[in-house]
Amino acid sequence: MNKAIDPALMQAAEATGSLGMDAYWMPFTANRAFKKAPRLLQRAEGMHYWDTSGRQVLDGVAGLWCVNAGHARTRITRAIQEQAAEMDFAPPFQMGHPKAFELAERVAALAPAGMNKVFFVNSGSEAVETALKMAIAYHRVRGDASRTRLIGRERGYHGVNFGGISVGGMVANRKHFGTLLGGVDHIRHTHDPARNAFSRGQPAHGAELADDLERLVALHDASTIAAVIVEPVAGSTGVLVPPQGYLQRLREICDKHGILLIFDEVITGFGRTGNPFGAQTFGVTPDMITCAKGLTNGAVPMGAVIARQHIHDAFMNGPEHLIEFFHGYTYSAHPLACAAGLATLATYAEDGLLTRARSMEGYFADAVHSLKGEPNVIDVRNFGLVAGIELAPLPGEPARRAFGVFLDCWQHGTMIRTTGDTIALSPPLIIERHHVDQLVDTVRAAIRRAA
Ligand code: PXG
Ligand code: PLP
Repeated sequence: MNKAIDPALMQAAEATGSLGMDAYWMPFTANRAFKKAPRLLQRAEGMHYWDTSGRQVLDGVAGLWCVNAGHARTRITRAIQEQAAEMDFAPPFQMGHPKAFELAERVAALAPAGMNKVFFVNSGSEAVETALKMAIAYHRVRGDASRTRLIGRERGYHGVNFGGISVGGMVANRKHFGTLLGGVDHIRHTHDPARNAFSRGQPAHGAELADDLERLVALHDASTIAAVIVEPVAGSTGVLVPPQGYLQRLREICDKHGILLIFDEVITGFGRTGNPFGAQTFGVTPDMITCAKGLTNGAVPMGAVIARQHIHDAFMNGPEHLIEFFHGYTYSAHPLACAAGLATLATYAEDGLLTRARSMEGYFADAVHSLKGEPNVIDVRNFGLVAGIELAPLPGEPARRAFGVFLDCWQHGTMIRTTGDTIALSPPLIIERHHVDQLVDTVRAAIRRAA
């Protein structure tokens, strides 16, 4: 391999066996720019990736918010290998396999008390679709069939399928795709830099924004509303931490009106906030949790909906030989995913990773908040082991400055993520202090060069 001279393109040619990068239409990627200057990963272990030229890169985002135990954990790798050899696939409809039941028990044991029914899917997007359908069907099987309306939140991200983009609140993810689902509305987002910029942890102001749900109840009437879905901490839209008291208030309003509350914990699940789920960190129990990513440490695609007992039980009526919930995926509870999930949860338990964010949070917060005062840094937000650093956009060119920082960090051996003009950091939960230093120092230098 030619390591010295030739940059990205030559490496890509070697890595892909030719210059052929045409066929792959890449997701959520600037395809043309990427193919002119590819960034190709080849290997991963612990806190690091190595690219196709053998260069080591610090992983500042746990892959894509999912590799919470760090890369290439032997126990997980071995479990997947052994499962593939023993049984590759088992149909999930009218059939089962032991690991699916075991994993469901273990996930339920981690969830808030009373949330003990687990429905497996293959991604966060599928978890969201499943939860939304479950919510509407739940009301119907209870004889409350007028409750069909779904409420999301501005700036929410709930994956990319039609239900998820309909309740979601990211304009770019919605505007190209027609009329979306009907009967959807949105409450206001909680981002309020005028009052809350540079908050450490939960911002002080904005609990009253939950009252926006009362506005929608007044408009549509509670009898038409099935569920509200929010991320406890919004990730993809730039790390928006809920104001103190906000989630409690949302829970109270949902209870008052018989509306189901769904927490989308695809990012906040599995230790990101210092507990297995954000629900526990914030002390608010929803009716359903959607999760994915960290469930299998990113090693095999898998997601899940965790529901309260009474939601499940509402379906368990009618003749016992009939299917109760007409929903499921070919790859629900796939044996490789279940094996990966079991090994992942065992790894989290063994290494204390689901609470490790608590002990690292202070150091991490100090480090990211030290970026205050750097050029164009207009806000720093943090919670658990996730942080958002917001930059002032280049005039007339939103997202460009942050993307420049992303490229600069990559060139300097660190992988971060940007959304709009916000840099998002969400490292593997195994991160040590010297990694935090390296991560934040690299970001700082890149921000200075971008000034
Ligand atoms: N809900 C939430 C809250 C998410 O963060 C999904 C649903 C969808 O999960 P899948 O597995 O279908 O991708 C997510 C995923 C980003 C970024 O901008 C974040 C996600 C996905 C892609 C990019 O950092 N989160
Ligand atoms: N499309 C067709 C034609 C199918 O037969 C199926 C599943 O049987 C699907 C889509 C759904 O695929 P999945 O169950 O993997 O989501």
